[in-house]
Order: sequence, then C-alpha cells, then structure tokens
Amino acid sequence: PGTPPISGPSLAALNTLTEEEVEFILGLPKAELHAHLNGCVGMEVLFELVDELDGESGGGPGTSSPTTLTKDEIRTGLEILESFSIDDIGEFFKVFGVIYGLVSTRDALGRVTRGVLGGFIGRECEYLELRTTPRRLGRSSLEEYLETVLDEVERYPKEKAGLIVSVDRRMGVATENESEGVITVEEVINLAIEMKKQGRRVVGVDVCGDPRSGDMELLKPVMGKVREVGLGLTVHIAEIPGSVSGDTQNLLSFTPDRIGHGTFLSEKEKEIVLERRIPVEVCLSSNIICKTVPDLASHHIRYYLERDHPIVLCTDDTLPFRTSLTAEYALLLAKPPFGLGLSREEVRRVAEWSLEVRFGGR
Ligand code: 6MZ
Repeated sequence: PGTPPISGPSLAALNTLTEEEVEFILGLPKAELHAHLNGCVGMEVLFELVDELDGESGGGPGTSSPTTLTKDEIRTGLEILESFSIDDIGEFFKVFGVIYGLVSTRDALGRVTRGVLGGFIGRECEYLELRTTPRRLGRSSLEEYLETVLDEVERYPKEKAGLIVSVDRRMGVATENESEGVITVEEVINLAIEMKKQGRRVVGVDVCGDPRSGDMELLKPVMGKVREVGLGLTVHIAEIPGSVSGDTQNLLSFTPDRIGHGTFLSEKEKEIVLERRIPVEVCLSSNIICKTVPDLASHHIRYYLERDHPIVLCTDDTLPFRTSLTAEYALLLAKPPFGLGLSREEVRRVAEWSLEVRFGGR
C-alpha cells in the first residue's frame, strides 16, 4: 500500500534479476535522498481522495474543495498518470496539477506523507531524506504545510527520516512581491531556517521546479543564510540543455553540498564537480522517461562511476516515473541492454555513498 505500480525501464531491469539478486539489493543498507513528496504519492491514496471530494462535480466552483477540476477530470488525469509518457520535460510539470488538486487539505497532506514515508523506510531504505515545496492549502500558511509534513517525518527517529525544504525556481524573490498569494524564495528559506532553529527535523534546502524558468542570480543573496545555520544545500542543476545563460554557474557559486541530475554540465563544470567532490543525485528512470537522456548506455552516471566519484541513486518521483528504489538499483545490476551490468561490489559502493552523503540522520 502507498507504493505506486512499477512499469517502464526499471521494471524491465528488475524482471531480468534472479530472486537472489533482488534479495541482494533489498539487503543493502542504503538511503533515498532525492524524492519529491508529491511525486511519490501512492495511486490508491489519490483514488481515495477523489472519492472523498464533495459531490459529483468534484472540487468545481461552489464546493468546499479548493480544486477547480471536476471529479471526472481528476480521474482522467490520474489514469493518464498511470501510463505517463512525455516528449518534453516541460510537459512533466503539468502532472502535478492533478496531484495538487487532490492533496489540498492538511488532512490529505498528512495522509500522503505517512504513506510515502512508510513506503520507503524499512522497505526500500534505512534512511529517507524526503523533500517538498511548501504551498498554501486553503487558508493554511506555509508554516502549517511544513508542520504537517514534519509531524509525520518526526514519528521516525532521526536516523530514519529527515526533511529537505524545496524552493521552486518559479517562486518570486523580491520582498516587494509579497502581496497576497505570491510565495517568495526568501519567505521559504526563512521558514526553513526558523523551523530548524526551533529544533524541527529540517536537514536541508533544495532548489527545484521547471528548469526552463527562473533566474538563479536572484537567489544569491538568500543562499548564504542557508549555510550559516548548517542546513545542507542541494540544487537541481543542468537538467536541460542550453539552460538560461549563467544558470549553472550561479547554482555552482552557491557551493552546494550535493547536486541533482547535472545531465548537461559542460566539461569545465564537470571538472568543478569532480574537484570539489560534490555528490551527484542520479535518477535514471526519471531522465529516461523525461527524455533528457536517450538511453541507459549514454547516461552520465558512467562518467562519475569511472572516476569513482560519489553518486546517489534516487527515484525522483516514483508515481509518474513508475519506479521504486529497488527497481532503480536493478538498473545498476541488470545486464545490458536492461541495466548497466555493474558488479555487486560496485552496486554496494553506490549504496554506501548514499548513507555517507546524507545531510541528517547521524
Ligand atoms: C525539477 C522537480 C522534478 O515539492 O510538491 N519536481 N523539479 N525536476 C524534476 N525532475 C524531473 N520532479 C519534481 O513535489 C513536486 C514538485 O517537485 C518538483 C516540482 O516543482 C514539483 O511540482 P512537492 O512535494
């Protein structure tokens, strides 16, 4: 329960493994460090939430539900999610409209968070560093959003779960924008810092969202604060080719502790990553399904593995990418063309890195 059905490239890899090889993967101590909460929600809980929407018109105008979609529109959206295929990464971000329409109350948020934590911890990994972007649910504040998620995270000991607060590249920055409804990066960063100071289980900050949007130059003044309070910093970087001029350099100038994806880093930028030994969060199925990488054989994971540079294997969004952490590890162990054909020792090393480079949990 709470775990989305697996299909696609990672299932194909998993299906080539013997039972004993799957046991080997399951038995490896490991951490999941790059999983977006609303991208990892189980399908069953989403269907439960559809059924609970007011009346047949779902959350349409005039009902108490905040979504503007009808029940039928939401059901169709969920069916599409189950066999999701896209031609361009830009289309990917639209899938969250349906999920946000359903995860739209504190109660729903608490339930999905519990499901996601329970799906990973103790089943697929020892330790989960879950990330999420705070948003306003009805009249609730951003703080209440994070409190709801943290209440669930903190049911586990710190050795098992921590929270990374995501800022979305599309968020505003300047405080004069702070009119009704606009969420600013500064507001979110300050909140993450404040909650860490209060002793809540915030372990880091992430920069995510549609890579075609936003100006990372604007984030410079606020990023310093994150480091001062000892929060970890991870950034989605070079997810698409030819990103906005200076974007990658700006993100690297924040001296992140880890980077996400890094698919289109230039040779020079890769050298910086190697020199500073910045661990790379790698999401194989995500990259293949979003078509930012044509196939496994040409994935940049090879570049880092050949140089014994730390990488962390992660799922990104188990729901749209129809994967699990075990299935992602199957992509390492399975023989080509289904997987990368790594040795057990190499797979074990990858699992060890995941625990070594976590922000919290020690
Ligand atoms: C960039 C991504 C992402 O935060 O609402 N997100 N950002 N690249 C990706 N990989 C292709 N996958 C997910 O979880 C969903 C949000 O995470 C970000 C998007 O901003 C998405 O709206 P939360 O829990």
